[in-house]
Amino acid sequence: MEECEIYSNLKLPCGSKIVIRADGRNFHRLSLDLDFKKPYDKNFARIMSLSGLDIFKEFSPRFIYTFSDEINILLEEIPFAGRMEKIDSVFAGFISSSFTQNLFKEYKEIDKVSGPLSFDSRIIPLSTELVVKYFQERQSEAWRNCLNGYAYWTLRKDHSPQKAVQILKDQKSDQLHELLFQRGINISDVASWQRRGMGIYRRKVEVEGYNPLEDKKVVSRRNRAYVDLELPLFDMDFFKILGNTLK
Ligand SMILES: Nc1nc2c(ncn2[C@@H]2O[C@H](COP(=O)(O)OP(=O)(O)OP(=O)(O)O)[C@@H](O)[C@H]2O)c(=O)[nH]1
Ligand SMILES: [Mg+2]
Repeated sequence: MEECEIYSNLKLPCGSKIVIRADGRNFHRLSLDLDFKKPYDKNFARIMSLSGLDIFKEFSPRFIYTFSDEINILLEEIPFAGRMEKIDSVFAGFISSSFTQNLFKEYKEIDKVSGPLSFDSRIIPLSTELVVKYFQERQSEAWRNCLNGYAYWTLRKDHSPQKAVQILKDQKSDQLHELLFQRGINISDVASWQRRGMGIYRRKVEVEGYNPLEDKKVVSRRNRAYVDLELPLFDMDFFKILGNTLK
């Protein structure tokens, strides 16, 4: 029956970089089951970042970017000989399993979760220039999500879900700013990870150790996976510094 496995030889073009974007399936349900804080739940964001760290350890990507229930993984070295079905299915499975493990560690009322959790996954091959554009677009989406989320949940204090959606419909960005400002929220002041998302990448950090031969403390600089909660707006410089490979 091997001849029926018609997609199993589908391969990515040689030499391209790829982003794998995974998204939690039906996480609206999960947010209700576990009564996530609105519009942002710090614990949930932490679990997404812990899963990002698990991916980092396992697959050594160049960069991970996450907000809401999505996670973007930039790989410069393509695993599994570029076999698309293998990459997509392994990543979706790995993230679903890592997220579930981390959720169990962090939440006490886990029995409230309706059923098994999963992530979908897609592969996006990108040229170097498009890598920057891709992440800029995802970051704009994070920002839209932030603005709409705050506006919606602020309106919900006084209105039904239908009415809140109706008021928000067709509102421009500056009108949403104003709407929030009048209700005491300066959206530019909310935490950076909510406005710009979170990044995970290798960064040099100082590590204290001990040299037994000289019997003294030594400080060395090591590359460590780092969760950045204060990302800048993405530009070419950010990605150059990240790897010195994306010139
Ligand atoms: N309350 C709360 N909900 C969140 C948070 N982050 C994500 N969510 C929920 O997760 C959903 C993510 O959006 P989508 O991916 O479009 O929705 P989904 O329900 O996962 O649907 P599919 O991805 O299409 O399966 C949001 O609509 C919220 O309901 C959070 O910090 N707090
Ligand atoms: Mg989702």
